[in-house]
Amino acid sequence: MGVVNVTPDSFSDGGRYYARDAAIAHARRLAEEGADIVDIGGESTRPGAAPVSEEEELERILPVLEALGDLCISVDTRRPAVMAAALDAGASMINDVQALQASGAIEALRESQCAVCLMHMKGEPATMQRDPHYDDVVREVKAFLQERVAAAEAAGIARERIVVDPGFGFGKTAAHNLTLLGRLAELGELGAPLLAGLSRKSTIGKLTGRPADARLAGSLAMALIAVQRGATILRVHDVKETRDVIAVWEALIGT
Ligand code: 7PJ
Repeated sequence: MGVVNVTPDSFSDGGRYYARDAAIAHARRLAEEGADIVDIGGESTRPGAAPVSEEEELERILPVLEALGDLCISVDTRRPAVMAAALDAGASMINDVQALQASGAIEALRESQCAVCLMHMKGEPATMQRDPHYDDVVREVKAFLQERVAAAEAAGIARERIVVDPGFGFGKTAAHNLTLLGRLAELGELGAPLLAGLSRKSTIGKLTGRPADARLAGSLAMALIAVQRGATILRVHDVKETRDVIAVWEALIGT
């Protein structure tokens, strides 16, 4: 899964059109590099990010989605109205960092055949990195995901449509993220495909001392470890390089 952020620096029309065209071109490039899914997001959920209105989020993602009808697109959103509009515009997957907890979210997906990623987050993006605490991070994340899978299934979303994700960095310290990565196989017991998003995240910065634009090697190491521990979907910025790492790993499976 390749990541495309549609987040214009400027709110002038110039900035918006530039961001739109750049996002479309970037999505195409990631698909050519081997992304099976392109994840488009119009709202930053990074720690401390400023909120975006629903109208603005729709204006950012819909034109991009409409230009990419031939690709398998996932839409990263927490808003039921954005989910519904994205599915109408041809999205194949909804990636919800709130695991369909918003009122109306399950209903927005139920009638479609889209896939959905249920992710764990502790707290809210604005404050989630302020001293998060767990007694056992793996057990708690697993119990949460199990409950969300059950809720989605009970509401009529077939199990085959559901992917789960521990939500690296979402209300977690570097130590929590490393524990989750080390024990990722335990989440495989949930019986749903596992998605891991570690690309360029601050835990890599903490381990390597590198800024976000110099975390490729660290990201590739994280991706390989995640795959070895059962992840089947990797949410990454660097598709070509991650594909190469996976090609090497796959050549060794069964040898
Ligand atoms: C994730 C995400 C992730 C899923 C972001 C960033 C922060 N969606 N959206 N999993 N991370 N499912 O890319 O640094 O880990 S935004």
